[in-house]
Amino acid sequence: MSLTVYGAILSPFVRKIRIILAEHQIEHELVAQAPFKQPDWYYEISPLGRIPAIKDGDFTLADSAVIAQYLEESRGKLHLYGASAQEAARVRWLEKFADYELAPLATFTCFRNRVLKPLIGEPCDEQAISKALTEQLPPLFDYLEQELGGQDFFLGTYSLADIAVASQLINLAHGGEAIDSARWPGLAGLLRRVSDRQGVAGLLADEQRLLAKMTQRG
Ligand SMILES: N[C@@H](CCC(=O)N[C@@H](CS)C(=O)NCC(=O)O)C(=O)O
Repeated sequence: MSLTVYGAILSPFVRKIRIILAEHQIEHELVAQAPFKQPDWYYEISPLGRIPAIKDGDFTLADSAVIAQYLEESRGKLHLYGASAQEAARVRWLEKFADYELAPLATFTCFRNRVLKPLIGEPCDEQAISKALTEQLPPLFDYLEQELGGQDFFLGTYSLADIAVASQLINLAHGGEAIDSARWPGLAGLLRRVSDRQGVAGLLADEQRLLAKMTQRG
């Protein structure tokens, strides 16, 4: 069955899916779809108009968490959810934490203000970014640091939890903010380990090239 992914490569949710597909060498076509001004036909694939969405043969599906689980169940064991029901539940919790707690700050505040708003001539809200960085993100990072518990990955072995959290931290970095490795060494290490993985590094190189073009950062 031919698999098509709709999305934009700088979206953390699209990245989550692209990382899974790249690491498991799952053949697919990426169709560029921006998260705004979607054509009418796109709502049939993604009812809320969001990215990512997929088409697998005639079957369509939206939402990165739902897509990730579908890939796990339809493409054979990808080992995204650990080795037990409890590990799987913990992965889903951490993925939800990344998608619904980190994303509003790392992606929709920092990345959107610094990278996307200038492109459409809107002012960057540095006050919102500063509040996110100094007040809102630190307790979330503290929690994740504690969840890592000094291990390389949340479960000890690599899982979707690591991909989901790193995906949001990458958008924070794209927005010009590095995680403080003195305060959160585990989380900074996780980001480095995921980014350096074979399969992920190539995707990030493409993202950097696009980002440089968009921001003319060189
Ligand atoms: N829970 C969704 C979130 C997807 C999402 O919010 N994507 C953003 C781009 S990063 C989007 O499409 N925004 C457009 C909109 O909300 O209309 C997922 O995991 O796929």
